Amino acid sequence: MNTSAPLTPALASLPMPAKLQALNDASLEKAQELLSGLYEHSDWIAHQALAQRPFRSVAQLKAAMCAVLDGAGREAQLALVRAHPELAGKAMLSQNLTAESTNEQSKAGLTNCSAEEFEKIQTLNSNYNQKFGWPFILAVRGPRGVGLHKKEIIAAFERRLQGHPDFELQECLRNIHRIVEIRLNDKFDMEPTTGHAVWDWHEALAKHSDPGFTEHGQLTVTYLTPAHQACANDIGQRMQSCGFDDVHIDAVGNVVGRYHGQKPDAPYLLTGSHFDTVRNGGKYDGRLGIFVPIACVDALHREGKRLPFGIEVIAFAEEEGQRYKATFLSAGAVTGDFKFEWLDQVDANGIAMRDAITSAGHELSQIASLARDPKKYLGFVEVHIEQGPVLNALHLPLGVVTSINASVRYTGSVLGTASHAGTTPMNRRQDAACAVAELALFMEQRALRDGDSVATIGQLHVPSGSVNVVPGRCDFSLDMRAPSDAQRDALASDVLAELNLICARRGVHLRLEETMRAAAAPSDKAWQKRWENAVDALGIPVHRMTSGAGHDAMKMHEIMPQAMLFVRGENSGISHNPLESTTSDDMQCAIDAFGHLLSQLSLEMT
Ligand code: HGY
Ligand code: MN
Ligand code: MN
Repeated sequence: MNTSAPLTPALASLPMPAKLQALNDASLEKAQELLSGLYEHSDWIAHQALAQRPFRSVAQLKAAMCAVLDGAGREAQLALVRAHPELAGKAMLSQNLTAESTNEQSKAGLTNCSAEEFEKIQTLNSNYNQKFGWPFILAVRGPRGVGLHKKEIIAAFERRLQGHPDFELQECLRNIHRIVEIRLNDKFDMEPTTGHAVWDWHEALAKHSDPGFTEHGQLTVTYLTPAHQACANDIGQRMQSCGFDDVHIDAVGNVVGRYHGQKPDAPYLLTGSHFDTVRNGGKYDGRLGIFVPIACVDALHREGKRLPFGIEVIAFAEEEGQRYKATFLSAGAVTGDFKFEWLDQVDANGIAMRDAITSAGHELSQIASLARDPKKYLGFVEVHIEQGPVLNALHLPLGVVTSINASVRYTGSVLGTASHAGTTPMNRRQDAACAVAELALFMEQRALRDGDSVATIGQLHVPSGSVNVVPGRCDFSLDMRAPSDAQRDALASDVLAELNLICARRGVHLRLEETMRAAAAPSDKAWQKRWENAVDALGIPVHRMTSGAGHDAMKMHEIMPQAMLFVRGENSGISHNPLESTTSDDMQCAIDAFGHLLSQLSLEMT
């Protein structure tokens, strides 16, 4: 990443791009001309959006065009999709692509496919067309705008060929809007420069991954492994290079960067998120909430600016609860709620947490001193990918979190009797796996009944199982969540009661341990409002939403006011999955929103 290139001054009140001003001022005819070629052979969309002039931002123009298409109905949407050329298709071969499509398909290398690649894409085109009746649409310039690799394009093609027609039509439209976004950047000479830089920071950090995963190109960074420590060092160096005054790694492995305020006794804004990942996870979960504030501090530092408050960014070392059962352990250390019995927990290789911490060079005796004094802080804000489909479906880059759902987790084992699969009659078994399977189906129905509860058995394992042995033991996990503590508790109570009934009926025994319980964390109203003001200032419709995922913010909620900003994910916002993806344009929106929040806070304090 070119750290010499100045990042977009995140604190300046967002400048009106000259070409957007020109669009606002132009005659209707001239304005229509300025927006021609955005939607393939379908200028009517941009033209109808012009009724919303004057636009406060390009984001507002994009939202207006999305709204026009959303309101145009299925036939018009289908016509738009069908106005697009196939990838590496006939129009490319006969050189009948529009200039924009030529640019896009050549940037993605589609104009020079190998015979095998070309053959593969033709087959996919034909199968896709046959199944859906329209061409496959993919924004081949990709989430960073520089072009996807052909193997990524073919993988996306194969994956989406399996989709449902209704979903796939919407996915084509979302890709068209992404194509238009990039074309608009080109037209308006706009580059999400800081967004690009932050996107690249994620790529650089993702090169560190735990053994057993990195060999397969998978991203897994669990607590205090060598990859985890390499990430911590990289984040620390990033903070150093972005002008933080004080950077250190604390006794539980958090990377802490402080950028001082104008006065030595200035209070601090606390922010950040986690950098550990789930197994075979995505690149942006947690990490975006570390890099966005770092980018804003970099902008302040480059401009030599100090605010009436300091900024403390914490890259939390452990949030996912993968290596050890304890979750939010590093935010717990910061809130003064580190449970020292966690130190005796052992990982899958029998390594105790205390040994992992000391062999990483940290002092156990320092952990207690990590607790922050809330009086020294204004509050906690966290930027995070949504990890869900809402913003993606609404064509919105940002959303404001109103509350984080309550959650509770268990790990357990059902103990039955291992016996011969061939000779044990079905009515004389104590099958541990069937007991857990029965619970899973009950849990699914029970959570569905609430409508907004979720219940998951993420781990289900027959240790030393054999194909011809009735499972004598089945280890499993439970993860249950709901918008309120009461609803969570009612769900958990019903599930555990059913589990006991199943075990009694099947004559098997149960071992169960609660491993995490987090209360619902409603956003602080004042901080939520600051996020709403920031999103609105960008010209983006303000969408309020709850968080189904847990975050460090719900731990910080225990000692200080907090609120979160969500960033849209591509691929329906999928997360905890290598398909997790966010565009550099959306990262730019988050950076600009964070900068606006800092400006609001500065104004309030002067
Ligand atoms: O599980 C969660 O909600 C978070 O990703 N740890
Ligand atoms: Mn996660
Ligand atoms: Mn997360």
